Amino acid sequence: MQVVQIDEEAMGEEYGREMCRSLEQGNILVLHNSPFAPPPEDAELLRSQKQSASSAFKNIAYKPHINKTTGISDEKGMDAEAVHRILSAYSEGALKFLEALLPAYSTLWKVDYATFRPVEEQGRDLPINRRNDLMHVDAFPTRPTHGGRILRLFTNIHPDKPRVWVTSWPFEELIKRYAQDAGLDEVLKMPASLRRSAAGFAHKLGLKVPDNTAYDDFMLRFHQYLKANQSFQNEGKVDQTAFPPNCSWITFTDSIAHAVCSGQYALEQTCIVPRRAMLQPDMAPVAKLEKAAGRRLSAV
Ligand SMILES: O=C(O)CCC(=O)C(=O)O
Ligand SMILES: [Fe+2]
Repeated sequence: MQVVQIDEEAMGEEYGREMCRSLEQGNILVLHNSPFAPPPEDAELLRSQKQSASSAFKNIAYKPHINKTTGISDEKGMDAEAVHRILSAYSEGALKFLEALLPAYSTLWKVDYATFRPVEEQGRDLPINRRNDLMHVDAFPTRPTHGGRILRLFTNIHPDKPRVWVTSWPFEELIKRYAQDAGLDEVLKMPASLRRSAAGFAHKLGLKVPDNTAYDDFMLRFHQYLKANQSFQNEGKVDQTAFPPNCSWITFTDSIAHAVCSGQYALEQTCIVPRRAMLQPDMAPVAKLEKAAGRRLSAV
């Protein structure tokens, strides 16, 4: 994994393709003095919101498609309107920047949530599969990607503390070491017809069950498996990167195993980039898993 500085002066079609390739190779793109970070008074206002560490919500999420913000605790001390306004402005600015930086993706991606992360991550008390301080690859239980990539742009809005990440080996190495143990064969044995009929049945009953592909099933398992694997957590740390205040960073969090070990107050925007938008499709986790499995894991 390399940390690559974004050169704003160079932005354009060709530079955009270079940045896409770098992301697909598993690097983190970094931008100091983020141009779309909230103005100081808004950042201060966000930081003054009181979200208890034990809140049922892990983050506060802005959902652009319905223009709603969820996860604001009922406890007093939150200005829901202000949080919504600042998060939606961040989402708009972040997406504009991503569109200008990565035009090859922007016509095809699906805009996902933007989040605010108000709680100190160090020593945060959460169940294992919700912890962010254990290295993992991202997979969303309620939003399968069907082989699409999870592109995330983070911004540290702490006034003086960095947000510190640790990252691990390349995805290929993770597969080699752990995919079988994590249950790749079991997922492959599960007939697609069973998965589809279960989803169809639940749909008839009015239940909202996501339409997972074998890829989504495996990635969810892998997420949990890696978090629970103590020897991976102990031995798999390869790099540590500190992102200073007002810094933004972009990466595909479905292929880089990552954890945040300390830091408080970050904003984040997610986009799901479909498989067909990849410049180097063979480098995508779905392609690497298909190679290991010897068959397709997603029809898209
Ligand atoms: O908040 C961060 O810095 C990263 C957290 C994370 O890994 C996640 O939300 O999946
Ligand atoms: Fe993550």
